[in-house]
Amino acid sequence: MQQLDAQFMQQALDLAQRGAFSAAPNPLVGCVLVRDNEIVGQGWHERPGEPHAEVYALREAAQLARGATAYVTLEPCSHHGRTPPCADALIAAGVARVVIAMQDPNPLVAGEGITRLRAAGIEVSVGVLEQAARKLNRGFISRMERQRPWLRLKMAMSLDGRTALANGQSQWITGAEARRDVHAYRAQCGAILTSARTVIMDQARMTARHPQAQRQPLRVVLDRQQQLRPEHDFFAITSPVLRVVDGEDKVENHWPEHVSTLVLPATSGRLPLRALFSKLAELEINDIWTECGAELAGALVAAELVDEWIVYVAPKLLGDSSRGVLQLPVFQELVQAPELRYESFTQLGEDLKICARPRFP
Ligand code: AOF
Ligand code: ZN
Repeated sequence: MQQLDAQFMQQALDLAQRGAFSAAPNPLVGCVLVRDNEIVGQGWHERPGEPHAEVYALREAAQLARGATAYVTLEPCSHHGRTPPCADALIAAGVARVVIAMQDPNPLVAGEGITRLRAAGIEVSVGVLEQAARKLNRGFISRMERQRPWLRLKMAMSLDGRTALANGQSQWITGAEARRDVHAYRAQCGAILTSARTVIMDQARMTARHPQAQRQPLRVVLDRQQQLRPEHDFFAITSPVLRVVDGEDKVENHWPEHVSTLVLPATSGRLPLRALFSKLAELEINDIWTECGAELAGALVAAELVDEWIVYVAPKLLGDSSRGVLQLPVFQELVQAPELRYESFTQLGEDLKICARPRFP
């Protein structure tokens, strides 16, 4: 039974993944209904306001749901949100057993769905493929449990750890497949974080250009010194922008409607990143994707705000006179150097993609 449970839960996880470009700020959730070892209904959550995974699976199974086992990647909800409670729908359909990968970290649910199912006499198992389920919803879990989004820092570099020539020339260090991968992250995140300097130096627009993109992320640009003007190409694209500055505009600017401004007083010349992230969590941002220069990247690492590194390594050598990717304080002892652990390696065309996490979370 355990092996079968894992197998059906894996199918539910695969279904959940189908919402990757549309479900935020809701979590990715998949559900399969199984009777006599056969799938009789399946569903996934596609976008906020639309039915939850369980509802689609129950609709497909119709009468066959009675006595079936439901595999759900997240605890069925017990609250009236944009949609009615899934726990009640499963009870009403006469499901006999519910297998859940993980409890819902949303304080509105947080175990209440499980309690309700058990109270109705349904057998409930929790924790099947839990690690994979938690990985799938890192951003949602982070927002619910830490009141801050999950932050991924992108770095693209040569094999010798450089990102641009001394003269600043940097575009196309990595190949087409790596760039496509970057656009997939952009299209799935809630916000892209960057700095005014990167926007100006790279002429970056920070939009998601990916065939599966369904919407544009919020573009958050740190502009403490107010270097950006409304005329800049970055603002010509009308997807929402949040400018973060440390005081009222010094010169009068007419910002277009899609640009909003957040004033956060800086301390010792730095914008308060933690305060910014709480604000972004309040705006229901689950995942932040960061593309920036060595200074902001270093500040994020030093402040222990990076949850995941996505590193693209090109088989090129740029040499010591080229620019590095991270500005960190000068360390006197090796023990001061932040330590990571690798989570995965993938080859993307000619490049290598490494995903890493802090060693001591
Ligand atoms: C489930 N199945 O497929 C999803 C769940 O506003 P609502 O009604 O869409 O509720 C959103 C919340 O419901 C979300 O924050 C999370 O706690 C839960 N998501 N629950 O049973 C699903 N997407
Ligand atoms: Zn639900």
